[in-house]
Amino acid sequence: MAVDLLLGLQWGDEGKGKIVDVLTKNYNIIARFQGGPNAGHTLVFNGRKHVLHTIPSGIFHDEAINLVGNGVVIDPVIFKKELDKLEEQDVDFRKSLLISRKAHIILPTHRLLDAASEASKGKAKIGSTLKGIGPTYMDKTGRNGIRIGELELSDWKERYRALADKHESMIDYYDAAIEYDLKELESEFFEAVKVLKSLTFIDSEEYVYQAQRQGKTILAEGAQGSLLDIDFGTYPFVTSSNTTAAGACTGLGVAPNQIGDVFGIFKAYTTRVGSGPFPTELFDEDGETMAKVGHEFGATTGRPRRCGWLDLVALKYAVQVNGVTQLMMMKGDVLSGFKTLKVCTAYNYKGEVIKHLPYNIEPENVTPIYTEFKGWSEDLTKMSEASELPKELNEYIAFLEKELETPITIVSVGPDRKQTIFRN
Ligand code: 2SA
Ligand code: MG
Repeated sequence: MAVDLLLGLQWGDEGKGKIVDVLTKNYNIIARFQGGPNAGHTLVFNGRKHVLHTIPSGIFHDEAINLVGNGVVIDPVIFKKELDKLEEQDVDFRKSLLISRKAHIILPTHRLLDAASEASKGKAKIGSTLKGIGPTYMDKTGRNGIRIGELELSDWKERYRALADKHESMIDYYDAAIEYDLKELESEFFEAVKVLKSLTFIDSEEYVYQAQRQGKTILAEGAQGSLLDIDFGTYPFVTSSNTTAAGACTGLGVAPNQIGDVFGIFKAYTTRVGSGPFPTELFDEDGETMAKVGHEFGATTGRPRRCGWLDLVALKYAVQVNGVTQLMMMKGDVLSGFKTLKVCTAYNYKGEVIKHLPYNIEPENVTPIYTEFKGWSEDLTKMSEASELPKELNEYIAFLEKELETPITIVSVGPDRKQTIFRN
């Protein structure tokens, strides 16, 4: 069986967690392949909100196996907190949660390095979630990292000490006045490692391969969004992993010819948290309405998200780079009540009209060119059938499908599992 992918097409927070949760009943295995606890995947059901950071969004379904793949970076402390929350809700994760031996570990000093690096950048900071993501991937590619598999070896603490000591001297180098008590951080870390070690570590690429051979269905769950991809995103204001489709191959060990459907998730407008260019960003009442009605705050850090109109130039790029086969549009309900909706269909780039995403989308180079649409006033949140959707929304959807040359198969009309409209 081919492996299906589910990816965010914007700057993250498209609603991937919700859709994975909705689709899990169709899959035997849900697998995360990149990122780490910088992610905040929000699921709502039975009147409760659940936020996951490292654990795949299939965890609330008894029958699904949830795999944390080799491409993921794991902070044992945050992982333990996630487990504690699941335990409180009687979720039995002992059998259903598997971790790749090749996943890298976020050390307390990685988090400190993240903070020191950001502080040293001043206004040019990336707007990192400060979860140690960048420094951990740096150690991975620099071939200094510590992997989950090492926890099974007797001398891993010596390796830990050597790396943490090195990090401390690097923190000093930044001279960024970071205050910390490493002893305290370490005692919390080692406690959490003990809990982590009670879970099942596997050779995940072999597991995935055999599962495919046995006809098991697998959904790979992306984190962050395509425009935060280390190669294709708005560098340097990106995360440190490949968030696009190719990341699922390297982050799980799935061969490219084994990828099936690619589900691309996008919001009916655009949001971004952290620094970096955002051509369609709004600084007016419309942007404030989106933020307020859409509850646009970071699920991990609580930071307010920047809001703006849908950017079709950027979205097309993401559809292209990922090979999206089906689109899923989120938060259309947030746009109810806008008299006019705008979609950016081209950029004015240094005086020229272009329709592709150029190398540099800093505001001094790019001005969005908008196409306007009539809005709708109906409340979508109680709707459950495609036939109930207002005419204006259908026109908006039809336009996007035509421009993106890809069907929109799901329209989400609220955060709850139930507020999901299937269109085929
Ligand atoms: P990092 O922490 O080094 O990966 O940050 C680098 C950039 O990537 C952005 N980033 C995110 N953007 C949106 N959502 C993310 N997850 C959380 C959420 C974020 C939060 O679900 O809301 O709570 O603030 C996420 N993770 C990383 C980040 O903002 C930087 O621009
Ligand atoms: Mg999120």
